[in-house]
Amino acid sequence: MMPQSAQQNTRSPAAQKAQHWTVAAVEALLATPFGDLIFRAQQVHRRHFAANEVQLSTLLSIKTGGCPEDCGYCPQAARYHTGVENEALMTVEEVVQAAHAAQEIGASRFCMGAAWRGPKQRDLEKVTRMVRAVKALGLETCATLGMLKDGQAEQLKEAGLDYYNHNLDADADFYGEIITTRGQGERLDTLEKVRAAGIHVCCGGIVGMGESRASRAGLIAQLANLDPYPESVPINNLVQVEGTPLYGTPKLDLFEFVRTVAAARITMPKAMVRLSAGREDMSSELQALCFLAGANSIFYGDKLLTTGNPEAERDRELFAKLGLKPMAIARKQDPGSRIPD
Ligand code: SAM
Ligand code: DTB
Ligand code: SF4
Repeated sequence: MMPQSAQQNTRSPAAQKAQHWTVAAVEALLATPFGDLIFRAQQVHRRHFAANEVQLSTLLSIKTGGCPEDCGYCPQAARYHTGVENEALMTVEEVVQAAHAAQEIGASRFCMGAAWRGPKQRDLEKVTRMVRAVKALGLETCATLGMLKDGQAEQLKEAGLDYYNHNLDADADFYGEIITTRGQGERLDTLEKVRAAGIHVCCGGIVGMGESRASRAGLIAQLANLDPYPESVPINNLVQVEGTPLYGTPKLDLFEFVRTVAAARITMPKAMVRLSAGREDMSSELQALCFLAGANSIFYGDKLLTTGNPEAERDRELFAKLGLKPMAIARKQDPGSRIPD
């Protein structure tokens, strides 16, 4: 059965705008019989997107390692001994070269990630040069640089940044068990700055960190209740890296991962839902289930930031088997309203 808050309602558009996904309603979605859940996710997906198109984003770590934060999943936190070295910020030329290579293999968006708590002004200026140069190639641009101070989002926007990735990562109650050096409220502040500067928001989270189903429902509800909800929603399955506190966490049941993707699709109908970290360990069949559940974006190219991702060739073979096509540069996305569908 459809949860109460997700049922079609007959209220005025203004009242609909205020509609809210309760944690209980998302939990009810997650508990739906698998076939019914996939069917519903497909219905929502096909209403808003070409059913067989998948958007391809390539990641590049422009500043690797040495991060002062304590995110319990992250191989780039200086305090954990993971073997990731602290490297300097890349040059603009190196970044453009990598972006060009990503474009050549078919990516439409290029995402630059930095292992910072947040960018210093001098570094931000260099990143704006990277954004300008990548944009000039004709790619969509995305950056994930940590927390932003007043005025920094505007500088990125002015340089041509299309998306800023900043994840909630975990639901508000579980968050404190994973990260203590940055509150979730600080993340919400950065997201507001990004929105106010007119940059599209890419915001999602990680599952498989030992959270409960209620906690996964809480994360999805929190994302869906952002007003407007994010244009891009990365759903990461924890990549367990030796040396991080979360290494050795019992693995999430993979049907539960698919259910989480479906819940993101149903609660955020117009968002690009990205099947993100963790794909390297997923079978073709599992990924196909994620696409059926409404995922319509992936990270493409053999590396995420510091860990592996499937080879581009393997993804092309999977796309050929499933009849999927890479999405061209996305049409201008409406910011998502909170209307369930
Ligand atoms: N330092 C910036 C920040 O934290 O906002 C940007 C880079 S950070 C690596 C971006 C995101 O990558 C994190 O918010 C987290 O969701 C994801 N991530 C990092 N390590 C991961 C892992 N081991 N498994 C899954 N996702 C991970
Ligand atoms: C996101 O949600 N996932 C990406 C991207 N945004 C920046 C990062 C995944 C990182 C996985 C671990 C690593 O490769 O270091
Ligand atoms: Fe630093 Fe980002 Fe890793 Fe957290 S997720 S430790 S902020 S690089």
